Amino acid sequence: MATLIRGGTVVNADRAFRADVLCEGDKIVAVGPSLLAPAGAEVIDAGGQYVMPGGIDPHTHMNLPFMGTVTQDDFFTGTAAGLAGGNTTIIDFVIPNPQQPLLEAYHQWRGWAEKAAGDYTFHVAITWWSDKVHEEMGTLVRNHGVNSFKHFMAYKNAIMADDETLVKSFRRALELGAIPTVHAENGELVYQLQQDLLRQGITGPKAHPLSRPPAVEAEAANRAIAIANVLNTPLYIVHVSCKESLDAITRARAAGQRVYGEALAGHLIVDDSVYDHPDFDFAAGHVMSPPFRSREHQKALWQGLQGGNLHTTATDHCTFCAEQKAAGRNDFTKIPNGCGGVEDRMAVIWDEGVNSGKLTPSEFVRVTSANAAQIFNIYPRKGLIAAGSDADIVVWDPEGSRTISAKTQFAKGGFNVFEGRTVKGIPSTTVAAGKVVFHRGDLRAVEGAGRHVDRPAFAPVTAR
Ligand code: URQ
Ligand code: ZN
Ligand code: ZN
Repeated sequence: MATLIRGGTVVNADRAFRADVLCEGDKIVAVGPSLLAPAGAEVIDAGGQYVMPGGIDPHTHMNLPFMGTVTQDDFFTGTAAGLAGGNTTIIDFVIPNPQQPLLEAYHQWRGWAEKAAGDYTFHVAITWWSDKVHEEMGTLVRNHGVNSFKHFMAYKNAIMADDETLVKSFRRALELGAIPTVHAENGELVYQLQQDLLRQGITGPKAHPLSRPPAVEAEAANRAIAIANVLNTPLYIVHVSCKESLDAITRARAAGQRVYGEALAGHLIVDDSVYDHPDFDFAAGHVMSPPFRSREHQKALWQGLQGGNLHTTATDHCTFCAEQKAAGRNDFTKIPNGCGGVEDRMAVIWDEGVNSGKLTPSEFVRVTSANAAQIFNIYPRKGLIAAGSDADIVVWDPEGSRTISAKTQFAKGGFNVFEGRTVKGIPSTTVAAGKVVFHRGDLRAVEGAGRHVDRPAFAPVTAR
């Protein structure tokens, strides 16, 4: 089965150039001018369009059991929605319950992911510590293609990692050639601020951002950076939402420390005025952590992407419907935290980033695909249009437009933080593993067609 993408401008992280792209099976086999279509090949006309590496969303939660419920999108609907938005790979999370063996949780998530329509791979969260956790981290790296371990510094009395766990796990990751990642919010401060607000009778969604101000995030970001510095480990901070955390990353990088930052499409576009909305469903629909911030933080995050102190964009796709969010109608701390975005990330980043001149098309590829592939060690298999790379490709129509709405999205949950936004620049065709899986609104996702992607360890280094 061959697919020829003809007449487009190929855009990689390093350059843009006119070329055709020929795919055979699940690989790109040729990139160059005037390629001939083999007999029976599917030919895609990419005239006037960009041909870019399929998006890699390094932060999703499909089928996540969380806060007493389970997300609306499973691995089929979530990855299928991503394909409709030009996203061809997700990096999701195995999140063991405290005391649950890591390998037991890992196999549980692998089972859930078998229905995926697009490729997937997993960060594994370290939510507790023991000699067995230490041992199983090694098994996961050596035998299961895991090269990143997540630490939630928030969510006290649930999955929060204390400093002992952070230090022991970061040290173990270094031994194994894996990268530690963190959700950086001080879980103790969040908990105490939540109790203060409830005691004052402030129970609505408006209390959510009040319990997690930027300083609460920045404390944890600085602490994780300090721990990584002392232990000489790299560090990846997920969903950097505020200027203060970005400044901590910028300082560390200026001092030569290997720290990477991730920005969510939501945090780049949406501000905290959403929590003032009188409608509970609207405000609760925006409850995620860290919360949406005031406008000066969006400006800082875009500068972070432009200046190379933020490296990837993600979504933290974690969808709950109105009925699930209503669990917190009388107590904001019970509103399941999470919003969607896997279907819209690339279009909103293009619309806000490229159309405004903040990002070039190549920088767009860098922050939506190539950097994630390089940081998590699946480049150039992913994140590049070149012979030998996976045939994961998005044909991007810079003149196309659509209005984002929960009413027309493929993702589940019935809510969209980008509701009503008309974007210019959209995927016209998505090719995944060499097959056309989306074309001009026609989603042809196939349950189970997605594959698990092993991510090799980095060369282990000795701790200083
Ligand atoms: O914290 C996360 O990343 C998960 C639990 C999704 N929810 C959220 O509010 N970000
Ligand atoms: Zn998080
Ligand atoms: Zn998350």
